[in-house]
Amino acid sequence: MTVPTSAAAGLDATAIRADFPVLAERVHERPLVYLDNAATSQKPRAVIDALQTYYETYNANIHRGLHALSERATAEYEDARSRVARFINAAHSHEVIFTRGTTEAINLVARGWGDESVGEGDEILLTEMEHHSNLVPWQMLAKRRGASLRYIPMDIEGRIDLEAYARMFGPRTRLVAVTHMSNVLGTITPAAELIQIAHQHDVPVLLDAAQSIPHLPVDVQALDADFVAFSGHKMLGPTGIGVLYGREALLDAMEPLFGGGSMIRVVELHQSTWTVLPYKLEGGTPNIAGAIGLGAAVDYLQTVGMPAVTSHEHELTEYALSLLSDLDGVRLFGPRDATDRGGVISFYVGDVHPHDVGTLLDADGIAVRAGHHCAQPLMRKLGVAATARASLYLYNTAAEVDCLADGIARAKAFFE
Ligand code: C6P
Repeated sequence: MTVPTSAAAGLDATAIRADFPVLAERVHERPLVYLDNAATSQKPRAVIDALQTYYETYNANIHRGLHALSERATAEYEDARSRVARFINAAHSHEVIFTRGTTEAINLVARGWGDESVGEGDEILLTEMEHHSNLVPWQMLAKRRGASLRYIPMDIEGRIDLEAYARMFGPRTRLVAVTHMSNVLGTITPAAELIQIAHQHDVPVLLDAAQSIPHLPVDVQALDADFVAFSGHKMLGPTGIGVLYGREALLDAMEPLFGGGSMIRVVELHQSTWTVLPYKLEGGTPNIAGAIGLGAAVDYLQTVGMPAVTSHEHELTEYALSLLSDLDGVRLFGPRDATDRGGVISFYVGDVHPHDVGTLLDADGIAVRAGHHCAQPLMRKLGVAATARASLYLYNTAAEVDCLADGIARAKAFFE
């Protein structure tokens, strides 16, 4: 296996690393090796600066004041929305609804769309590898409305059986809600095919893109997507900001989740009417700084180029899979072939508890996650209570993958 340099990918990881102040930190007197990007990514200076500039020079509430600061804050907030819309190629910027993150975006659909469109006896199709955020809101909706959840057959590596999926549609199928990339297995689901088949039955699809949009070029129009949910903090942006993309007609028909300021047209004592998109679905003062920071994150990713990000991570993933599969007693989860997967690598080291693996790696300055990764049904399917998980991003290097492999070998030896 040749050690990747990513020169072919057109990405200079060394130059990129210089943009991320935290990557220069030392942890337990070792250089930080940050491999917990599926949990949250680090932030480039451009995003940190955008937040600081907002708070230092034009902090104000938006869509309210007539004063200069409020006008600037409003313009920057709306500009961030337009940049996000361009990033995912939405047809209209009002199809981008700012939320707190993926979880809120999915709950918004489950309430605002689901309560209107799903009734007794109806069915929602999911997979067994969903994050709890794309599972629990549908369980809650099913309970409220007397509907049921059905699970699309998939193998242990998260590969969906498309023929079996196509056969699941019937007159009661109301929605398909699937992950675009598993946060445990790294598997990329065939979103275009899943959507095309669902549309043959007039069924909309919600894509949980929390793990895909930070790492892959995603074009919502090319996918013909209906709803797409993602989080800013996993794509170089701040925490507390995320997006629900929705097709205009679907968002228009939705009821708001939050009643309050900004989302109304006329308020009377006993009733109110709603204003237009996107404001109808953004009640209350939004996370202004967060949206502006997300706009800066999207600019950063676009400057690097999403195809370059994807191929850099692909090279590193191939390299990591080859190194780790050579280690005796290490069990890898997810597809062994890096073609249809992203850089989320879950593993088990002999009989060592994943939390112990995580703790020993941390002592070497290597940050990974260990646990059920908010995917308990998937853990049951895999026959484990937890896994250790390393997850890559554009600033990671082959040398860091070497550190991970060495660290795992040391952790294994420690328990022998
Ligand atoms: N997964 C992980 O370490 P929020 O918390 O709303 O930003 O994102 C929720 C979420 C939804 N779907 C998928 C596929 C996800 O991976 C996540 C977040 C993190 O895997 C934290 S549990």
